[in-house]
Amino acid sequence: MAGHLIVAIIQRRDLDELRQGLTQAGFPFTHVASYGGFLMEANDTLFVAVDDDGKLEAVLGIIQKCCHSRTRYLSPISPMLETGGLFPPAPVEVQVGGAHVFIMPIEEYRRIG
Ligand code: 2BA
Repeated sequence: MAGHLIVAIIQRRDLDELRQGLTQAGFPFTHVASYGGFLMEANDTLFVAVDDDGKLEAVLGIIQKCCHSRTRYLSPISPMLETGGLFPPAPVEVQVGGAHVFIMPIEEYRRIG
């Protein structure tokens, strides 16, 4: 199999919709539960291998439809609070998602056994 391996890191809230979308369109995938290194929150990583460019675009379209961008508010640890200050710092706004997608050419694929 030539083709591409798609690695998609998604938010947990989008997992059911994406799983359903890929299954209904007939794409096999592997799902790995993962964690984001910055927020240390659970997210999910899906691996999908496809053997032609049409399928690659189809999978990317499903990911785009199912994975949504969301605003999160983080409370940074304030040096003032650590030293007994009164006012907590304002929450910081971050945009999370839709999906981080890495597309890699497959050099070789073997199914062994
Ligand atoms: P986290 O690393 O937990 O990041 C969650 C969100 O926190 C990010 O959303 C971004 O809005 C913010 N963020 C991350 N690092 C930051 C920093 N150094 N300073 C300020 N804000 C920061 P997304 O960008 O949508 O990332 C969602 C998840 O996707 C990440 O979770 C991570 O698991 C994965 N990811 C993102 N970029 C990646 C990359 N280049 N390589 C591997 N995984 C990546």
